[in-house]
Amino acid sequence: MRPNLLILGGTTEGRALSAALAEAGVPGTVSMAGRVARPLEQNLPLRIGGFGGVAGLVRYLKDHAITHVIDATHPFAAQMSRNAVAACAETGVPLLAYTRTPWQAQPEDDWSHVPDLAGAVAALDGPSKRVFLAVGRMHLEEFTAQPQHAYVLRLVDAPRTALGFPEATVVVDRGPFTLEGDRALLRDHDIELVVSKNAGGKGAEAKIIAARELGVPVLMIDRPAIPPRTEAHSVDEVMRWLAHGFADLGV
Ligand code: 3Y8
Ligand code: NAP
Repeated sequence: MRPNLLILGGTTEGRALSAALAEAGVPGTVSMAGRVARPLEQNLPLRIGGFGGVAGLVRYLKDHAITHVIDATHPFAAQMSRNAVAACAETGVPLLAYTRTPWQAQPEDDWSHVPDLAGAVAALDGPSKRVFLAVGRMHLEEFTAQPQHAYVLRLVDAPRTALGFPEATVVVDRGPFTLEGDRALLRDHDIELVVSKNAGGKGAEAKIIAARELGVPVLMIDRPAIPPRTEAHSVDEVMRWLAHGFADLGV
């Protein structure tokens, strides 16, 4: 049976993996949800849009004779990851998650942890501060419950509607971000608190390192729970897993 991969992408890791697979001549497709206006080109064919829940993903795996699924989605894309676990269990298609370990606080960090986005909103109770809200667009509205702060918001696309914050500066930019850029952002906006998801990896880490250097506290949102699955943390690990899988296919 000819290998045919489905990579659930949308991350730095997903793009790096698709480059390695293209280089190795391994057939595959990268899938994205279609969250942003102009997703980066990947080195493999790209499909955009939801599958239609677990049933839709099962149908996609069967219709496209997918032999392996690599879940390289972001640690906060928990619903996609849950669906991948369920669909691969139902179809028997081998699943590997290519993910990154959470950031760990260093001695000089000033982090406070909250379990989820709602916890981050609640933790913003209190007097007005200059807050860098680096959580993207999809959950911004929840933070309008704390209108007293002066927010700096970083978004991939310019907002199409009013955001509902009395005082907010929008920075339209997509990562991976640089330490110089994020150090300047924290300084230029005189940021007193950074709100961040514990994304892990390098693409979003600059703001965490800049906060450490400048002594700015971080409100760190811990990751959502994802069902157990086999995990890899490097392209090499993924390629070794695939080599075993292809041997099982007799290729
Ligand atoms: C559409 C695909 C690559 C991938 C780059 C990574 C790194 C840069 C840092 C900050 C934090 C945030 C956000 C972020 C980063 C990488 C990676 C990552 C965080 C693109 C992309 C898609 C998305 C979706 C987008 C979300 C948003 C989250 C912005 C492509 C650029 C905040 C996550 O406007 C929206 O609807 C944005 C939605 C999901 C979270 C949210 O809740 O708003 N990512 N980001 C994917 C799809 O359609 O399936 O355009 O290329 C990818 C990347 N964004 O190729 O190097 O790997 O994490 N993405 C977070 O970490 O908190 C920004 O500003 O400091
Ligand atoms: P999510 O909440 O886990 O998923 C919600 C639904 O979106 C899924 O059930 C699925 O719809 C669809 N979906 C999600 N990822 C998809 C993909 N790669 N391909 C096809 N459909 C997908 O996902 P999310 O947090 O919105 O993340 C969406 C995308 O942005 C993912 O590619 C993720 O890697 C990327 N991203 C997210 C974050 C973040 O902070 N959440 C950060 C960086 C990148 P159906 O049920 O219809 O199949």
